[in-house]
This record gives sequence, structure tokens and C-alpha cells, in this order.
Amino acid sequence: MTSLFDAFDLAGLELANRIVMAPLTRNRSPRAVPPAMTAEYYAQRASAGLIVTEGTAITQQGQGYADVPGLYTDEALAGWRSVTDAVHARGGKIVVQLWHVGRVSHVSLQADGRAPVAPSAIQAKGKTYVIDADGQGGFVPTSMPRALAVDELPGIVQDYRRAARAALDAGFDGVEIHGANGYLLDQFLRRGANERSDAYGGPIAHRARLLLEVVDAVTAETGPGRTGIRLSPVTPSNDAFDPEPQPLFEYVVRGLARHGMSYIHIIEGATGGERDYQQGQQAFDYDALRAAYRDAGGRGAWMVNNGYDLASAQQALASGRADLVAFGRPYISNPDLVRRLRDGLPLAEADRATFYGGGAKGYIDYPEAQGLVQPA
Ligand code: 8OZ
Repeated sequence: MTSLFDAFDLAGLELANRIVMAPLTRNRSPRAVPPAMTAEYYAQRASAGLIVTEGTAITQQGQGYADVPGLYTDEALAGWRSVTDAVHARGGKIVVQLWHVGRVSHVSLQADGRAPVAPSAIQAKGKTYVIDADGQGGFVPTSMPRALAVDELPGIVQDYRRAARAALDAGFDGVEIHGANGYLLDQFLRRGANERSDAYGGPIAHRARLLLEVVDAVTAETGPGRTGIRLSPVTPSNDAFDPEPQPLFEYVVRGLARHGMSYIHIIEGATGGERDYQQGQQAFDYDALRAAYRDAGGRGAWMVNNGYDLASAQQALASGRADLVAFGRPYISNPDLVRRLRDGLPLAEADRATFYGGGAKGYIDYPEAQGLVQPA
């Protein structure tokens, strides 16, 4: 029977196991540059079959929180080169998550204090995190965005493509497009944030257009099998809402099937919360989503995420509901998560106070498990 600890061929990339480190925002990259300790952080976690980095802004416009990393300066790319070298030296594999936050940003993070951009000028009910001139961090409401003009969209597609090229040049094994959690591409998908009446709003095919154009451009740049995508069909994160997620996301994955994706990464339920969270009238049918992708010819790996433990992850693989399982929060405090799961060692609890921002504490100081626990 398939196990989490079996190797996996991800479109030619040999993964040592089927455990994925999910993207985790840690806000430790001043000026969007990953510092030296970030290489240590990811290297400590290199026994994961695959690491997906924290969300990484493709442009300054795409940045929405203080001290998240980017892919848009030479200095940031040099920082990432240290990360990919360190992970590869430990035998790991790593892809970078390409992120544009859209309306989930604040004027103080944007060039010249400009408004963040969005499908429509609708403010997200939610907060972002900024650091003021005195170095004081705090949560503030997201700023009122401006609607993107239709002739600006090719430029955004191009920004994704350029970031994908830069990522490969920095040594990443591939990229993951962040299509989840209420950020730009998810904003275009959903009726709660998209009230456009042009070719990018209205019917499902229009709302999915930008995401599929981005996928087309990024896969053209990386070649087949080097681009994954993360989707969160029902999460309410960052004020994401759509009354009919099932047909919307089935349309999206059918479109993805044409693109030689390496994997489809699905957050089941509310991100970091209830797995059976529901938007719209019916419970979301994830089996139907996967079936729609396969029916349309999609051959990428199916990656699932949200609150899995050893037993539920093994069950997901054994039943064929997933090829890969991504673990988020456990990776903050268990750098050797693969070994702990394999050997039945206890998992360490993470310290919430150091999730976002700060230095080495709560970042690179979680130890590996000591010794083996003998079975009773
Ligand atoms: C937590 C805090 C800030 C951003 C996401 C990139 O939800 C994030 C994020 C998570 O995808």
C-alpha cells in the first residue's frame, strides 16, 4: 500500500517521500530579502519530500505584509540562491510560491503610497501587518484598492512570468502559483471581490481568465512539470467569498488540465481551520474536483492540505484521494517532521508568539527529536 514514506516521481523530480512542507509566512525578510538564517531554516527542513517556500512577492505591488520576501531585486534573488543551495546540499527539493496579494495590502507597503490593486474597488474586510518608521509592528485594516484597468493585466501576467524565470535562475526546482486564500488570483475568481463587466468578470470563464493566463505564461517559462498551483475552494481567508464554489473550481481545474502542471495543491476547508467549512449551499465535493481534473486529462500530482496527521494522511494516500500531503504548522516546530512521523516520535508544539516576525527565536531554534522512543 502507498505510504507517506515512499518516494514519488513529481514529473521527473525525485521526491524522497510524499510529505510536503506547506508554505508558511514568517515575516523575517526585511526589504523583501531573505536573510542568511532563512537558508538555515529551510535546510533544517530539507528531509521533506518537497518544500514549498512561504509566499514570495513577484513585485512590490504584489506585496501585502511587512518583511515578506520577494523575487524582484538582485539582493533578494541572491538570498534565495543561498536557500536553494543549502536545501540541495542536504538532498532536498524546493519550489517557491509566487504571490501577488492584490487588495490585501496597505498603502504604506506600496510604491509612493499608492492604492493596492484589485479586480474591483472593494475593500477586503481584514487586516494586514505593517511596521512603522519606528520599527513598531502592528495590524491595520487593508487599504481601499483601485480596480485594475484591463490593459494593465498583461503586465501582471508578465510579472508572474518574469518572477518564474528569476526563480529558476536562483536554483529553485520549480514554482507554485498562489491561487488561494483571497489574494489576487482568488479575488478575480470569486464574485465577492470581482464585480467587473469586461472579459475578466461576470461568468465563470471570465473570472478564471486571469488565473489561466498566468498559468499559461508561467508554464511556458518553466516548461512542463515545473509549475504547481495552490487553490482553496471554500476558505473565507481575507474576505474571500463565492456563493457557488463547486462549478467555479471544477472549471478552473479543467482549465489547468491543459497545462502540464506538476501538481494541484488543494486546501480543504478553511485555511488553518475547520476542514468541513462550507461556502454556498452544499458541502464542497473534493472527490468531484479531482475527478473533473482527471476527466479533462490532468496528470499532475494531487496534493492535499489542512490539518492532516499521520493517520489521516496515510488514509488519503491509501484511498487514492491524494498523491502528496502538505503539512504547515507542524513544520514550524518540527524540522525533522518526516522522521518523527515515521518513527512515532512526539511532535513539538509551536510558539504562536514567534510565528510572524522576529529573529532566530522560534525560527531556527526548534531542535530535532532526541533518540528513539521504544515501542511499548
Ligand atoms: C498567514 C499570514 C500572512 C499571509 C496565506 C500567504 O494565507 C498567506 C499568509 C498566511 O496564504
